[in-house]
Amino acid sequence: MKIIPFKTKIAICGLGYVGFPVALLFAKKGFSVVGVDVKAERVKKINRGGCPIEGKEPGLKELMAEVRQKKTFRATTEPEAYQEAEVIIVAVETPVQDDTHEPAYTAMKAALICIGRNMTKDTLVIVESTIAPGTMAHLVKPILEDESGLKVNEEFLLANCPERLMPGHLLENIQNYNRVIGGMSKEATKTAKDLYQYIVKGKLDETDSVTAEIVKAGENAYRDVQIAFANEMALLCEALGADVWQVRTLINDCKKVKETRPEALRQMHLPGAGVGGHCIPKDSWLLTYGAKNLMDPKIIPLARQINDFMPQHTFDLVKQAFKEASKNMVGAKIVVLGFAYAGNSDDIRNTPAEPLISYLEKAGAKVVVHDPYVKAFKGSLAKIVKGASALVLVTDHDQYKILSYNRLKGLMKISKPILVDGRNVFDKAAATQAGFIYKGIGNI
Ligand code: SAJ
Repeated sequence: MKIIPFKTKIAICGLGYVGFPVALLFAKKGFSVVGVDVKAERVKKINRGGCPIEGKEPGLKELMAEVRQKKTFRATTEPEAYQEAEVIIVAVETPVQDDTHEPAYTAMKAALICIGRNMTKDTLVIVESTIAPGTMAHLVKPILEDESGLKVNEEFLLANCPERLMPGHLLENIQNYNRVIGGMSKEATKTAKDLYQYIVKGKLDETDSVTAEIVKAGENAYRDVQIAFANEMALLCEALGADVWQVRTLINDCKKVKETRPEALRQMHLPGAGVGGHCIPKDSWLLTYGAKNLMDPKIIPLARQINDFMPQHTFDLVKQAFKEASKNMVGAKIVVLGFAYAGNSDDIRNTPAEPLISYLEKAGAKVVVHDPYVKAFKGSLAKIVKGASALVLVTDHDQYKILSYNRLKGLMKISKPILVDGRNVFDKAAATQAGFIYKGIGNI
């Protein structure tokens, strides 16, 4: 198949934070793009010129206006739209279940059935969603072949080109990040590469579909393991009465001045109150699910366990501080600073603040949450801090980095105020000097 702008018709399955910007970028290049989504409200909003994505996305509004002018993009709920497409890109969510940590693939299966029933011969189907290794071969391919009656590699092409997107940077990521192009055949890889070179300036790394599945889940599992090492070092430093932040600085400085071998460098990550977000906590489970019953992973699940323990550990530091202050947590007002999963973000998916708050409430504390980015928790910090026995920082929003210890103490109006620092935002010596009982992750 030849990919030609103004000629090749593209369908995007799923108009969320992955599919919507991809649809616009191809439409901007002159491709005729139809977006298919099951949410009628979302389709209506898009066709009225609205944006289905929350939060600030630099350049998105302008791109929407430009594409609206060109009239090269429309949205629909009708799967018949796949019949006119020569390329179909699947960008639906692939969450893992809380209890089993296994992907349910509910949205993916439904999407593939619709696509299979409507796709035509010689279509190139691309999966951008993050999936467990083996999903292309054992789920995507069979559903598409069964529903369409077509044979992969002979009568249609299939590839896995995983997205590498972060909310807040979608257009920048799609256009500038490198991309793995994992075809189920060399022709699929080549054709998908021909397609993406119209919207991706980054490197297009050609490989097979299993490798692409492993790389995407693996690159985030790798980060999760790095963070878990930092968290375990924090626990070790607490036990030994050391400051993990000084240890980290010195470890990361261990490289020789003119070290040229990257593998000889150290880049110890940041210990913290926990690991949230829509991908890091999930992708490790997708990776190990793909190898289920084939091998017995140790480090990756253990890293998940360590990182998921950090909200509990933050709660333990609060308990320790109350004990030191000879105070009772029952009925005490505790302010949680930050609810978003990452600093200066409004994204709350899998936030470590959630388990921490439930531990505090179960212990009888009266918890008040503050977060300058999350609608439900905005408000005057000065008012919220009034009369609080403890402040517990979970998210390193910039606003918290400029707080004055004396002003906080004055507002809390309590003897031995407590400050628990989940992201090394505060200075232990200065906080102690101002009269706080300070407990920081890795520095108590
Ligand atoms: N975190 C730590 N210690 C660290 C780094 C992060 O505790 O050293 C915590 C954060 O507080 C947050 C969670 O981990 O709660 C995830 O943080 P993140 O910086 O990994 O942010 P994400 O979830 O947005 O990860 C994305 C990923 N990008 C894609 O999947 C395309 C990840 O691969 C990127 O490395 C990461 O952004 C990035 O570089 O910021």
